[in-house]
Parts: sequence; C-alpha cells; structure tokens
Amino acid sequence: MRDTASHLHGANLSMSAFLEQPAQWQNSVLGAICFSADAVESRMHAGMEVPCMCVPMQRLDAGESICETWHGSGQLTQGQSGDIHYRHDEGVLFGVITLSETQFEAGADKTPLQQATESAYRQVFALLDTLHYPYLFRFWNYIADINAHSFGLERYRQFNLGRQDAFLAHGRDVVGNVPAACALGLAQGPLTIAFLAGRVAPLNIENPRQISAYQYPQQYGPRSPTFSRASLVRLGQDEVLFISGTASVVGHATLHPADVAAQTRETMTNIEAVLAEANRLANQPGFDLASLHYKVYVRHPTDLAQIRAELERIVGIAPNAVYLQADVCRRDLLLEIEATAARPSISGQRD
Ligand code: 3EB
Repeated sequence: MRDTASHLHGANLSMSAFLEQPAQWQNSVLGAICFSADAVESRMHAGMEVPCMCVPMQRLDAGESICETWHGSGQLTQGQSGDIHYRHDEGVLFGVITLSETQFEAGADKTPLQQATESAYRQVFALLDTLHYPYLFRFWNYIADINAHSFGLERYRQFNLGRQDAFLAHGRDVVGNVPAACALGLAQGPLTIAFLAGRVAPLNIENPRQISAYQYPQQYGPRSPTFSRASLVRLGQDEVLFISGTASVVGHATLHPADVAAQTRETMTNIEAVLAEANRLANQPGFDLASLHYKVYVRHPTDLAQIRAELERIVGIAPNAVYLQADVCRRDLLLEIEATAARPSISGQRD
C-alpha cells in the first residue's frame, strides 16, 4: 500500500500480469504503453477505463510482451477528446493518441504524415489548455517507416515539421523549455503518441556533450526536433527523471556508424552526462546508472547480445532493461536508449 499522496511512478509488467491485476490496482493506473509484436489483445481495451497504447514492437530479450504503466494517486478521471484518450489525477495527466495518415490528403505544401503529426500535437496542446495541465513532461513518438523518403523528404523530417508547427501554433517554446521525448520507427501502423503532462513546470536538462536537438543544423532537416535531453519533474517530495531517447551522437554528429558496441558505449556516456546534469539540479541528487529503468531500442536483432553485454558491463549490476526491435531516426544509428529514474526513496517498490 502506498501511504503518501501525489506519487507519479512507472512500472513494467507483462501483458498477462497487467490483465490479471485487481480492480483496485487498475484504479491507480493513469495509462499504459504496451509493446507487443502480436495483434493487439482485444481484452486490453474491452471495458477498460485505462488509456492504453499498443506499440507493435518485438521484445528481444524475453518472450513476454511488456506494458509500461504509469500510476497516479487519489481519484482518477478519464475522458476522450477527439482522438485522445486520457486519464488524470490532481497533478498529472497521461494521454494516448493514434492517427492514421490515410485521413490526410497530400496537400500542396504538407505531407500526410506532417499533417497527422501537426493534428495530433495540436489536439494534445488544446486538451492540456482546456484541462489546465500546461506542462509537458514527456512524449513517446512511434512512426511507421521512419527512415523512408516520400514527397522528397525523410519521414522523420516530415514528422519534425508537423511537430514544430504545432508547438508554434500554440505559442509554445521550440527551444529551451521543451519536453523530453523519444522517436522510434515501426514497420507499420498509425502515428502513435503518448504523453505525460502536469501542473508543475519540469526542469529541462541538456547534455553538455551534445548540441541541443532543437539547435541541430539544417543538414538534419528543415526543422529541428523539438525535445530536450531530459526532464526532471518535482511532485511534492518526489522527483521523477525522464531521460529522452539517447544515441551515439556527440555534438550533432553520429559517431561509430558501423560499430554497435562503440555506439552503446557512447550512448551510455551520454546518459551519464545527462545524469550528472540532473544531479546538479535535483533536490535529491543520487540518480545513478544502476537505479535507472532502461528501454533499449535495437535496430538489428542480431546486435542484441553485444548491446546487452556492453550495457551490463557499464552499469555493473544487472540493469533493469527491456530490449525492443525498432528503427532509429537516423539510418546510421544502431540503437537508442531511454531511461526513467527509479524511485529509490521507496523501499520494496523496485519495479
Ligand atoms: C538524437 O539524439 C537521437 O525526435 O523526439 C532521440 C530522442 C532522438 C527523441 C525526437 C529523437 C527524438 O537526435 C534521436
């Protein structure tokens, strides 16, 4: 039993464990992101009030599919607004939105993916304005065929155009105070986005080894990606750290293009640099590699063993990590790792 109020925390469960939880547990869940290569279980949605997003990705390190759940506290309220399903407590809102590009026509100046992205983000911002959760903590972005080219532009770059236009349309910053995020490629499916937002401004953290993504030069596309390297959220006594998708990028360049072990090491050095920044800013420093929960997106399944061996060597103890097959937003990047801080203040809650 949790004793104190306003705890935001995450947990990973297998899909079957998720479905077997008692109603009381479900009543604390703000939402879930379920990674499964299999067709979506209809039970996931039937009669469930929990907003749940299914990401069609293969888990590489175990047979079981995995659900990332986010828990709130107290009375939860859920709803639907346009294409968004959401649930919130007093301080935090979790939402999911999926949009098919086929709803949009290839207009003169905007591609269908760009329009879908802009629409999804505009819907998110409008909802947050209406419900008064103005601060975005974190976005999860999943995009079919992320490295393919259409309409003369790589699809990830089309996504970046639509995303930034929505930020600008809502008068939001596109440099500095921008949310943490990840952006990964799927074999197929609609544009799939989840988000966490709240009523307190997070601290946005950059990585001194990297140029901020929102300042990437033109060579990476007509619009820079709108995300920060991490966000640190303070909720009462709690601090939750969201480290964005992190890759083998130093400055703005990809390093070690064909060496997956070296990319893994460079990525972890980047995560360590972000942790150092977080500890400088945190009320309760003490975030470390061993206490993070990792999601490791692997482009080539055959690279799993090498990536895993490096990660385990660098973290020291067996890391809390889930490995998933995904495309990464630059062709020469072989992996991307995101991480969330475990909450060391609560004993016996290791999840
Ligand atoms: C990078 O450092 C790797 O577009 O939202 C990581 C995390 C990356 C988020 C995004 C992209 C995004 O640029 C790619």
